[in-house]
Amino acid sequence: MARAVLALLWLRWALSCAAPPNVVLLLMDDMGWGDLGAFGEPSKETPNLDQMASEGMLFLDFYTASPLCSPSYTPQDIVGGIQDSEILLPELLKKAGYTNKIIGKWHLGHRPQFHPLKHGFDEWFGSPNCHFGPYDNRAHPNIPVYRDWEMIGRYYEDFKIDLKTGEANLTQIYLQEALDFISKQQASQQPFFLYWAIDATHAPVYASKHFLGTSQRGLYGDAVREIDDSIGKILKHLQKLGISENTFVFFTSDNGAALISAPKQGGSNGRFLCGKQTTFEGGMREPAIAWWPGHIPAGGSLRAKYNSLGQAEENMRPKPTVLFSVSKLNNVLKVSRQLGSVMDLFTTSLSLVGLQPPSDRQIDGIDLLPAILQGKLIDRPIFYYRGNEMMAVRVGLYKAHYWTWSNSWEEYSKGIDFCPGQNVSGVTTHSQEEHSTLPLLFHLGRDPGEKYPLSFASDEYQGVMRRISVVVQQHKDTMVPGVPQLNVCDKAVMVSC
Ligand SMILES: [Ca+2]
Repeated sequence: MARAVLALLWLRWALSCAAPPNVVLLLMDDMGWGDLGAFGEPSKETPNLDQMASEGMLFLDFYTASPLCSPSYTPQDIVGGIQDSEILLPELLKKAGYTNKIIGKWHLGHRPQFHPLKHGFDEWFGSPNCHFGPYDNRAHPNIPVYRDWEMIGRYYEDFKIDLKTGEANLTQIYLQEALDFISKQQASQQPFFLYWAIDATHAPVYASKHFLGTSQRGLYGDAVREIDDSIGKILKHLQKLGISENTFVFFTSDNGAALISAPKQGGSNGRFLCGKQTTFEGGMREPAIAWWPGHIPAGGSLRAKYNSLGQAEENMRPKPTVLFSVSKLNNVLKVSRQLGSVMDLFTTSLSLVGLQPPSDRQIDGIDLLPAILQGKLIDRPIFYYRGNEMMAVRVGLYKAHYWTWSNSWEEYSKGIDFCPGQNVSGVTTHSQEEHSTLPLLFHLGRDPGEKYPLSFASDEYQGVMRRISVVVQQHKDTMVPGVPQLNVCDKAVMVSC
């Protein structure tokens, strides 16, 4: 007994002495749930991300915070941005001794007061906006590219993007920036936070010469292949430097694939309905992978048991048997059924470092570490917002739409369609339809494509909606609305990022 207590105390001491882990967030732009081989993409052109998934954990039910006017959405004409009163992850990590770098798109405001180095980052290489253009350099100058405080050039002029061939070297530049930063931090023994927010999969999509024409999927696929290759190099670099076991890496995307740009300039949302800009699954469910060698337990897929509300209640880890060698077990995809949100990455990163989230405000995200490290399931709903409106809610496997809207008749009549080839009568509506009194209810396990609403008269509908109504009421009662910064969003729908 005494030995066990001593062992526990030693373990606690060892953990408290261990260097805090580095955090790497890989945030894709408009990449869809169905774009990765590990998520079933048929051409299987993402070997490195699939390997990352086999060594880490795949989240199948991970969501972005918004499909349209995301907090990271700031076209050139919008003058709003991140407020000083908001506390960003790098600000908190900095106090804990981290060096923080953002590579790629910032998108939280382009005016000086919104600069990332004023909001906790120590280094920046990238741009405040999308790589739209080229512009005429009179009324609209090309979008600038920064190194830290200094503007070092502009897209199209100094950082070339050939819209005819799709050739641009930007992903290679962003990769080298990441490798150099990691090497520098490792050499100085400083913990780091790297936010790699690249944008090759956002239209106009691009790839470097070496990758052009190498995908079955055209230029979009070339962009994905280059990103996949780059992520493989980043992970191998961490391993080569011997810091992979002390670096938590999370991969996801900022919203669903932009089907208005597909198939040449947009990706795939797999079986899910519609795409970017909508609150159907295709707009908000994201590919997501957690990777932390030596910490995320190897050995078999996690399976969940579901209750009558479709809530996953426990994860079961199949026991290893003699039929499998250890190496084969390590290659079995570990899948979590935890409902996750990109907002959880704030709370989870703080938890990794041993910090508490700020207590003076409402925090929407939860700590995913119990789900990642112990295979636990935390009961929580997911809310789907478009602008200020709660459009839908997911509880367990059920999703109730309180509002439906794909895009306006006006846009649709001009050939703009957020749900090409996917009309579901009464669901993909071109006017904003309210269903608050009788929400449209789907079972996402049996019907991931949201094609078959449950009958209002069924016992299943009645029972599930009674439970969901309580969740929604509680959410509305406790909601603290933020101050909108980007409320010219509708005007800018077609130039959103
Ligand atoms: Ca995006």
